[in-house]
Amino acid sequence: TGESTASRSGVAVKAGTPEWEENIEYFIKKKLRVWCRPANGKWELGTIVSTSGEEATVSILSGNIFRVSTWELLPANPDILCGVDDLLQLSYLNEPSVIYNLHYRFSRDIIYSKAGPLLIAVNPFKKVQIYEDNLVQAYKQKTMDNPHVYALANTAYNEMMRDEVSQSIIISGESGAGKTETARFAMHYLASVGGGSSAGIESNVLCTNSILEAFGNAKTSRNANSSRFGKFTEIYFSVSGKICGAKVQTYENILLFVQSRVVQVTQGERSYHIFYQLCAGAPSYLREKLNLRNACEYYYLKQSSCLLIEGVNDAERFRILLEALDIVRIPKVYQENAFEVLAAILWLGNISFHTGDFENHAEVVVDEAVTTVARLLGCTTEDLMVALSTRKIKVGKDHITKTLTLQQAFDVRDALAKFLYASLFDWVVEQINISLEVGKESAGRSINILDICGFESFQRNSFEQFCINYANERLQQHFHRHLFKLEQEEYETDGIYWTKVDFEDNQDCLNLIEKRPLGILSLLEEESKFPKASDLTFSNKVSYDSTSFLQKNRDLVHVDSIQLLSSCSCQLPKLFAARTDDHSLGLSNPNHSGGGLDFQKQSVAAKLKGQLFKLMHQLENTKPHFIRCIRPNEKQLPCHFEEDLVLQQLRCCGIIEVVQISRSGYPSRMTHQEFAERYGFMLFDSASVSKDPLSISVALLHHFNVPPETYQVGYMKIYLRMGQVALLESRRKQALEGIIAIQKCYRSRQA
Ligand code: AOV
Ligand code: MG
Repeated sequence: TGESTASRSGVAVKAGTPEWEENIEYFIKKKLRVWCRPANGKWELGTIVSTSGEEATVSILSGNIFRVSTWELLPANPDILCGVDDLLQLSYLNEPSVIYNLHYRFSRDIIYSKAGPLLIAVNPFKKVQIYEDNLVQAYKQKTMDNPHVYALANTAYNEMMRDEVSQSIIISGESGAGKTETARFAMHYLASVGGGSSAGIESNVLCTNSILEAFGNAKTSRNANSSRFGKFTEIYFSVSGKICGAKVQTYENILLFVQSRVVQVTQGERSYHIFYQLCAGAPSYLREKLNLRNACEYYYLKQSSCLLIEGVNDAERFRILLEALDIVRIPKVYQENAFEVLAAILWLGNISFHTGDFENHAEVVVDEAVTTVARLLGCTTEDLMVALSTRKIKVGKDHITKTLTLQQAFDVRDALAKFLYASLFDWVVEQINISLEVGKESAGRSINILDICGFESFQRNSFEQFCINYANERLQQHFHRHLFKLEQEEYETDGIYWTKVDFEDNQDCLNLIEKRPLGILSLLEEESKFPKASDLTFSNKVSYDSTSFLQKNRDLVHVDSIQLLSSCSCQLPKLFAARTDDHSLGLSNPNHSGGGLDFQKQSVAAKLKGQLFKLMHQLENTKPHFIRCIRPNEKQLPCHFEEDLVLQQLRCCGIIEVVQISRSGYPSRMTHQEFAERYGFMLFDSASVSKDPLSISVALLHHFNVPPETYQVGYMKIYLRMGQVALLESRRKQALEGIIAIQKCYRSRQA
């Protein structure tokens, strides 16, 4: 019967399964709509005219008739389910139905949808009128509760207040999918509902975005405002729910160190926004002080012919940045120190070398570039020239000075520029954290927002992509663990009835990267330490372009450069150099950089792995809320929804499985104790009920006529289907209001 199809399709109906074959006849009789895929093309809506054996004749909406294999048929949902808010509501859960639903909503500017507990956000690539302040209020007061990042942030906030547990909003999606924008809206919402504290710290929290984006974002071929670092923002709240401080942690910023973007920009891309903003927007006194030119006069910036971003006014952005720096109370002196370092980096790129009297011995060309860098860093031109063209090496007990080749000199220059930038970035994050310091009124609970670099796959994928994608795999596993594994394990250990759903795990992929002794990370570590190793010996095992993987993983800067910085009279360079003291100075590979002493930190990949494990640990201790951002087209265009591209992204994160699990699962759960404590007071005649939480819980479920198919009682916890907690909560609210009314009445009578 039709009912059996509907109930059976409570889990996804798959093409070609016996369940579906049985029901095809019913679909013909009732002229119900189906999805059909003629000759492996796009899925189309139609009705079945007839079947013979494994073949069906289908009339599609355009009027065309197709003969397709019954394998290429799937049930479609009735019109009434067109564009539902939550994919969970679909009677038939299959890929064409899910895509159709998202596309239907997208073309009506409804960019958010739910997939059970997961919020899906499809990037509109245009302004949509769904973020106004009155909407913040509407979601806060729950007069609106359709899928929205505000609704999700509101849930996180309410659950933090109710359960006194920290929450995390975990945003994932590929590059350009809208993670950073979504994170910004979530923060905006939290600042609105948690604002109004005496310190007004919420505006500081919002300002951190403009500052960090100026220093850490850049235009790439996939996104004009691509985050080149991951960000974990913890927003702390007081007992009364007001923001009382925040903490920002950044990831992959260690990559800035090795990242070539500061010194090398691919065609059509840009370096970090801040350089262009400074060049375009610095007021004249600052231009003079820094000997600042236009962006097109700096080698590091002009090598890619792209200097402007369409629709972006760098000078205006600089003005906004200055405002943000003031709001965050970074002293003017510090701000100028930072600009000096930035200008020094730009001028470093203009320093050139020529071969001197001896063949292949680099000498610095004495010009405006080198004198300006020396002045901005606070050292003598001579010292700078020595540091850039020679290096000291130890021979027995003596130090001798060795001149560098041209190539080595350029490398030393670029390494210094990268070191300065990476140190500056860390310093900016520190300054922000000092200004956001969590106040004493903190109740120790926070809402954390995670926005990392999205998964990237280019024609050429290098070390940066490897690190970024590794981070994404880790996060995907957290998502898996949370939604699938923990879910199923918990049901099983708590002894409730449960049909297991199979899902694809990415553990194999993580093993490939992490597992000792043959994981990519271990191999990379090995090869990086091995003097004769080359990128080629490391290659073949990895589908990344391994050029300079090893060099990048070694992450070297000359000890001579560090010594130069420590002798500088300017504050920041000195500070940056001092920080390297806690790292060991090791002997570097003599085949690289001319041999000698190098400042060698823990390798980049090892550091990233450590950071990721720490992050996962932090996330484990919070209640997660997941947002999956979807990029609807490659060209960053509004109103373009490429179904194949979207489908690929939905498959990557197992959206259909998520819905399956949620539909047959119990998203809400409380221990017997918690359940009894929260709702027990509503059993007015509880005198007769025994005091153990289990009996109280069961009595409650009966008392409120909670339908038996919507809950299960486990050994430890009560499990509830979607929506049940909301019903209980509204009853509780009514009951509380009743009690308050009675108390008021009683008091007024006493008075
Ligand atoms: P990402 O953070 O996911 O990429 P962004 O958040 O920077 O992506 O989004 C890319 C661009 O898409 C933004 O600059 C906006 O133009 C547009 N966009 C995204 N979300 C919205 C929205 N809700 N409304 C309007 N426009 C939006 V990366 O950082 O590259 O992984 O590394
Ligand atoms: Mg981003």
